[in-house]
Amino acid sequence: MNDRATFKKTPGWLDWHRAPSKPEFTPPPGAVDAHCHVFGPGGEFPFAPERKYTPCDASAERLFALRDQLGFSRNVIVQATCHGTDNRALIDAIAKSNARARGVASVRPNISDEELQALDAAGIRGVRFNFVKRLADAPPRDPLVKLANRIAPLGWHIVIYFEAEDLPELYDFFASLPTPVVVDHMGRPDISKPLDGPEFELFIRLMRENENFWSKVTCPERLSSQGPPHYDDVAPFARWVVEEFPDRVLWGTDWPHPNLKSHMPDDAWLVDFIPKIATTPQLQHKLLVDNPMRLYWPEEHKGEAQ
Ligand code: 0GY
Repeated sequence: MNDRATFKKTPGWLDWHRAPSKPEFTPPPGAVDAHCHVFGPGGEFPFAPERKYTPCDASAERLFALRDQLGFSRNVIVQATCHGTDNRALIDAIAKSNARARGVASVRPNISDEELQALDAAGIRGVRFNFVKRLADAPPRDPLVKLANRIAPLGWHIVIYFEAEDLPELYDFFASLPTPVVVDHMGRPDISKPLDGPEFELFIRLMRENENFWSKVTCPERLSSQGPPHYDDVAPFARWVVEEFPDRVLWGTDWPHPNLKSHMPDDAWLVDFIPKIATTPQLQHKLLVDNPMRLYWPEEHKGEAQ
């Protein structure tokens, strides 16, 4: 049974903000929200049986309304674990976007070449490997390496999600991946630890030693101890990454903010965080326009405008 009543959201889960305000910061024309999700609606696109949480519905229409409200032009929609490897909700959202969205899918390692080509035609440009233990069972690595070698000729990249404490064990595997690799949320640093301590230094080393690595400077609302609305304690971590790797950073809202239980941000607060971490118009343009266009719409990318 996959009727709507089957899906009761996980207790404690907060719904996305119903009336986000207008940010004070105006993104440059053509800005891309490069990390966001769609969930369901469950009655139409059922959640995966193996999921670790059940979200509230979060439709493509609401995502595109938020894009316009925040002053953005495009979205990169990332498959979340609650939909497993069933990418139908994601593909449907891209199809409704009027060519203003592209996606990152989750796929079975034994997916056929024909299926990969169909995903490419539908606007998928990468696959996501999830190593966050509360979200997914640890994926076996050999099949992931084989899959990575199969997607490389498509010009796709890999998005990885993990927590900082697991990086020492995952480091060599990640460094062996053959495609561009995008790290979600700066590898989820524990920001109560020092900025220049060994944990964040290891993430910086990963970025320094592997020029195919990119980072999303996202999710202050998840990482902050200080909390909303300013998330100032996260800013030095993200600013370091933006300033040292200006051509390999992406930004996104993470709407509809899965698994947040303490507070739900007004998405405008997240946009107003951008000038704290990308402190010049040049850095902002790279973060919000040039970099995501190079990765997701390379056929339209005209080179650096600044
Ligand atoms: C995120 C964060 C989370 C969830 C997922 O795929 C997912 O389920 O990514 C999280 O709970 O930290 O990137 O949106």
